[in-house]
Amino acid sequence: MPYSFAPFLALLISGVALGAPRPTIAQARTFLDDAEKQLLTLGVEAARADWVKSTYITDDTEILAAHADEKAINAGVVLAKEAAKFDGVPLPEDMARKMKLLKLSLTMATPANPKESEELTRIVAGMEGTYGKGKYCPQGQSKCLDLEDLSKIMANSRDPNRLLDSWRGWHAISPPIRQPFARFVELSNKGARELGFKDSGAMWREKYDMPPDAFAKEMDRLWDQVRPLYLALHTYVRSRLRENYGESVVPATGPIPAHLLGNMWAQSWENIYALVAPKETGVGYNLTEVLKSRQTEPKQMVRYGESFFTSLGFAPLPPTFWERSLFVKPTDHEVVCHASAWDIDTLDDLRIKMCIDITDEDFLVIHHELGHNFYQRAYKTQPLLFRDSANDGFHEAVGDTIALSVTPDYLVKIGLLAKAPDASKDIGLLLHKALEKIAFLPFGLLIDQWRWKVFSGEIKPEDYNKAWWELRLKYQGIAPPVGRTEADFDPAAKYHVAANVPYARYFLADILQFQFHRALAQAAGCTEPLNRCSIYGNKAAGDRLNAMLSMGTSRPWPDELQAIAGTKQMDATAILDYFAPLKIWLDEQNRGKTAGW
Ligand code: X8Z
Ligand code: ZN
Repeated sequence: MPYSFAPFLALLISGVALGAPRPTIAQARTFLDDAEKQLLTLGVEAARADWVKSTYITDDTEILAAHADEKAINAGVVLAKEAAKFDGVPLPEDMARKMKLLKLSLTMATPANPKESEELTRIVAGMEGTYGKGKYCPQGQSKCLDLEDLSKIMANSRDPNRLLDSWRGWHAISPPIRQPFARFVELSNKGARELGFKDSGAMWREKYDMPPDAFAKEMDRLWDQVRPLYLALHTYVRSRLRENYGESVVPATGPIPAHLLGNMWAQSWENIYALVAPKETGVGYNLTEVLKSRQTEPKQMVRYGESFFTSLGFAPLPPTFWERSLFVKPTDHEVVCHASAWDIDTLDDLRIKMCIDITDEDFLVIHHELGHNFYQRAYKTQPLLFRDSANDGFHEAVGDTIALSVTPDYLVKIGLLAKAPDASKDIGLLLHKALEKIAFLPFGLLIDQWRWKVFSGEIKPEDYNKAWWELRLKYQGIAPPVGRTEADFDPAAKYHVAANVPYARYFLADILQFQFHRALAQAAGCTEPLNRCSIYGNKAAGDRLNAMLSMGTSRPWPDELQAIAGTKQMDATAILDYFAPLKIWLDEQNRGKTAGW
């Protein structure tokens, strides 16, 4: 590293050193140019090491990646501290924004003590590795089950005992992460405090162009807007599950047991659609069956996604994307299967890493991942510090916005369906979407409610699991299917906790994608109900989207939201509009039933 932490820096951190001349704008420019060069070099090196580690988990790749990450993060920390010496210098707007981003760009701050910074990066690489290698080996069976196997059981089995067994099996991988996680909290808080933040959670909440407390309130406000719809969905699903599994398994008024919702974390429920589909209209069409019956290959699934983006006017993905991405789970070595999109050189070396399964769920996840890649490419001409999304919710929302345009009419257009179901099937389609998007909202909210409190010390290590289930109950109205104790560590059975990826972004994305979809549908001239609008092939919508994407993070997010949606406010009216007909239907179905838990 070309810069080593010097004692005199402490004097500079609080502003300008006594008696020292105020730095000039020219010095600030040189500092930012150098910072961008340094961060680019170290960032690319770290990205390559992380790619190899994630696609080939061994003790060695884990250590190499941890080293590269440590170098890059340490440099980021030093630069963030140095940036403070330009506080009070009247900088042009773009330079002032870069200084601010430099101070806020880290997800994790390493402490200045080299031993501690090494320990911290090793712990985080190790936790992700433990998660990635996690397996359940049922007694008396020769084959162990990984998360992909177990997720298939959660999605398809209707035998509560088998579901419970899989749920328990997966949740047994995370207790070994408890001790390292508690140490990680200590060390990453130490790093955040050295940068002047209260703790790591406060550092995360600072990133949203508004005071951190105002951001937490903003999340609550959005949740209050959508909560009645979630409650209606919860009440309806609980009663249908009760019809199916009986009263000994599903209570009439209490929380829903977490193993019955078609997903390991009960975070989205579309896999149980057939169990809860409207009795009068049936299930409509089944994209999984269509894709399977045509023997669609993983690569072809990705091609479908790419061709949506090119229909909007985006250039096709580069050949290296197809050569370097990981689409299929290897059989001879361990990988982190959790889907992700990569931008190795922040220019053209785009990739996805995903263990693709031929299902409707993965069809949509592919659009999600490609949304990241097309965003990355759209902002690549920005200076390095602006090569990011308006806020992290925007990054998560882009691909999902496109996926909202995967309507039956669209599937007919691309030849995957022979005929679109008529309007009588709309309630079924909306219910399917709600199981995906509305069920997700409280989950998207609670993960960081838990983590923020863990970082602040309000939740202590001895209460980690208890506090987790209190939040799951409070927001989602779900309960663990078997007794839990502090010998368990259920939060780390979720990827983003084990891998230290912030989660509020997905809650924001869930709201934002409907705002984007409504605005783009309007730009495309769609006058139908929002669930029937698809922007496929519409260049006007593509241009509107690209105008926002290509800004990167050069402007505060409210300005960028204005550019695409004509408003500076995140707002749940779009998601509520989209599901309005379903809400009426759910309220009818729920008449006479008690809502809540
Ligand atoms: O992690 C993801 C993406 C990668 S950014 C696959 N998602 C969250 C999750 O799986 O928990 C997308 C939706 C929420
Ligand atoms: Zn994502």
